[in-house]
Amino acid sequence: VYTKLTPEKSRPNSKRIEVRCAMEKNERKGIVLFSEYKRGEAIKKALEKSREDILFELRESKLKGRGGAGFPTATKWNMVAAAKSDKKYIICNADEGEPGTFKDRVLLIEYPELVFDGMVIAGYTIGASEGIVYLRGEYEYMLKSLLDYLEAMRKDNLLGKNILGKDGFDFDITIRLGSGAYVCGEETALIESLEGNRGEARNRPPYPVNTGYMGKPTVVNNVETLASVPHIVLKGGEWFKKYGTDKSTGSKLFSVSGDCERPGVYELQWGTTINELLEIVGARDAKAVQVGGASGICIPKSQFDRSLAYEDAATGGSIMIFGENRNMLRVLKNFMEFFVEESCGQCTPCRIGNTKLLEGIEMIEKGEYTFGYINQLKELGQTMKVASKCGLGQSSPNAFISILENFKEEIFNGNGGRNGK
Ligand code: L3W
Repeated sequence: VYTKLTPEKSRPNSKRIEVRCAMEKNERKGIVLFSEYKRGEAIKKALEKSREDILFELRESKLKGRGGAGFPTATKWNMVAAAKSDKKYIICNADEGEPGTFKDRVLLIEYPELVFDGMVIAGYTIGASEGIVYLRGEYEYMLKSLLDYLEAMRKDNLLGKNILGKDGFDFDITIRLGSGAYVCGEETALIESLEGNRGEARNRPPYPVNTGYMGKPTVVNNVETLASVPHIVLKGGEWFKKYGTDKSTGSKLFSVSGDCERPGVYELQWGTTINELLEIVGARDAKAVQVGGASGICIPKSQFDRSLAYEDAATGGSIMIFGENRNMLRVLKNFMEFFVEESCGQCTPCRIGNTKLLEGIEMIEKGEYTFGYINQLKELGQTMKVASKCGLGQSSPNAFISILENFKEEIFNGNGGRNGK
C-alpha cells in the first residue's frame, strides 16, 4: 500500500505527508528511512568529513532516540566521542520486544544497509572499533541473512581494517542473540546480558556513555535511530529537520496493528495526528488507540486530534487500534499479564506492583471491587512510575491508569466488566 496525502486532506497548512507500508516489498519511496539509499554511500561521505562535522550535522538534525525515550542522539554520541578510553563500543538495540512493535524487524530485513552503515558511521564518529547488534531471540530466523550481509560488507571493505582506505579506521560488527526477555531491551539489562550475566537493569547513573559494555564508554541506540544517520550524513541536518515538528524532527516509523484495514509499518512525519493516521490505515470504528505499546498510554476517541510527537503523544512507534467491539478491560488484562510475566523481579515496586494491578483487574472482572481500592491501585501505579528501577516498572502502569481513566464508563457501568465480548 502506498498513499500520498495532500495538505488539504491532512492537517490544514501541513506539509505533504508521504506514507508507505513497508510490508509491500517492491515499494522504495518514503520520506527519510524509506527513501532511496545505496549501501556504503553515507560511509564514504562520512569518512571524507571530520568527526566534528558529523556531530555538527547530527546536532543540526535534532535527531532523538527512536526507542521511545527521545534522548538527543548527538549529545549521546558526543559524550562517548569525548570520553578518554582505550576501548569504546556502539551497540544497536534490536531487542524489539514491546508488544505491537515490529518496525525494527522491517528495517533489519529490508534495509540492513541503513542500520549497519549507521553503525559504521557511529563507530567512526565516537572512536569505536567494535559494534554489537543485540538481536531479539525471536528474530533468530533473520540471523543468517544478517551475517551474510555483514560478510558482503567485509568484501566491499565497508567493515574490517582501514575501511574504504581510511587509514587507521578499523571497525567490525558482531551479532548477539537475546533469549526472549523483554527487560533486556532496557539498555543496562541488555549490557548485563551481553556480558553473560542475568538480564537485570543497573542503577543509572552511571549511564552507558560512561560505564557501558565491559565498563567502557558505550553508545546504545535503537535500530531506527541508527538507520536515520546515513540519510542525515548524506543530505544534512537542515534537510532532515524540514520534516516533523520543531521538537520532533524527521520521520518516524509506526508499527500499526489491530482493528484497521491496512496494518503494517508506516513512515510518517512526526506531528501527524492520530486521526490522520487512522484515516491512512483505514480504521473506521476505532474507539481507542494504544500509543507506545503495552507500556504506552491508551488514547480515547475524544483525543484523536492529538499529535504523535515527543511533545504530545510520544511513542517508540507502536500503534494498536481497538474498534468499538473490543472489551478494554480484557485488553488491559492482557497487557498486565505480560508485565507480570516479564518483570525481572529485581525491584519490589515492579515485581509486586504489577501483580497487584493484575489482581485489581481480576477483581473488577468478578465484580468484587470497591472504588476506594481501585483508586489506591492507581496511586500504586503512580508510585511504581517513580520508584521502579528501570523503564519496565516505570511505564507498565501507563496502560492501567489510562484505560481505567479513559474507559471508566465502559468498564464500571457498561458490560465491559463481566459480560463484554
Ligand atoms: C547520558 C544522561 N545519557 C539519559 C540516555 C540513556 C538512554 C537514553 C534514554 O527507556 C523508554 C520509554 C519507553 N547522560 C542521560 C543519558 N541518557 N540521561 O538516554 O534514557 P531514559 O532514561 O530517558 O529512557 P530508557 O529507560 O532508556 C525508556 C520505552 O523505553 N520502552 C520500551 C521500548 C521498547 C522498544 C522496542 O521494543 N523497540 O523501544 C519501555 O519503557 O517508551 O520511554 O540511552 O542512557 N544524563
